[in-house]
Amino acid sequence: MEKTFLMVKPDGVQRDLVGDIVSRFEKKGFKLAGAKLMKITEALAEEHYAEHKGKPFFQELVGFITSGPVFAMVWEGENVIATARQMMGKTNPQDALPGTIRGDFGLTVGKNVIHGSDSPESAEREIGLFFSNSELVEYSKHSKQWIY
Ligand code: DAT
Ligand code: MG
Repeated sequence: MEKTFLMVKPDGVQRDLVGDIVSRFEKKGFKLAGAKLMKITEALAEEHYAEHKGKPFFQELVGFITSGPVFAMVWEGENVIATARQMMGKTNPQDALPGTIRGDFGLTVGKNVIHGSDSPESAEREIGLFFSNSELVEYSKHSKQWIY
């Protein structure tokens, strides 16, 4: 089954949005495969956001993501990478539709509450950056037969 990496950013943790955000993915039918509250080091931030190195907002981005704890998660399910991106909404919360996480909770692109992998390649890379194999849990859920 497909897996993706999602992360409540420091603004979402400080604003007590972790529970609501976890709940949305649970209710949708996805399965939690791993989760942890952590502080990101500058080195990990720079590697995670390597594709944005050189862009004008890179330093601000690294500063923000290392400014407080994040809630890192791996979620599993059919088409979870693309579906989670839809549930997050557009990068700039002012363009994100109501009903999406960024549309409901954000106002500025610099503090847009959540990160999510944007492709199978980035999902694999980001899961590997943030989680060891032993931190990912394999189990079956009794509700599976009511979702698939
Ligand atoms: P996304 O997080 O939707 O995948 P992205 O990968 O293009 O978006 O950018 C990563 C993060 O960088 C994004 O969540 C917020 C920040 N960011 C993107 N564009 C920005 C900009 N023009 N000004 C400030 N921050 C920006
Ligand atoms: Mg991105």
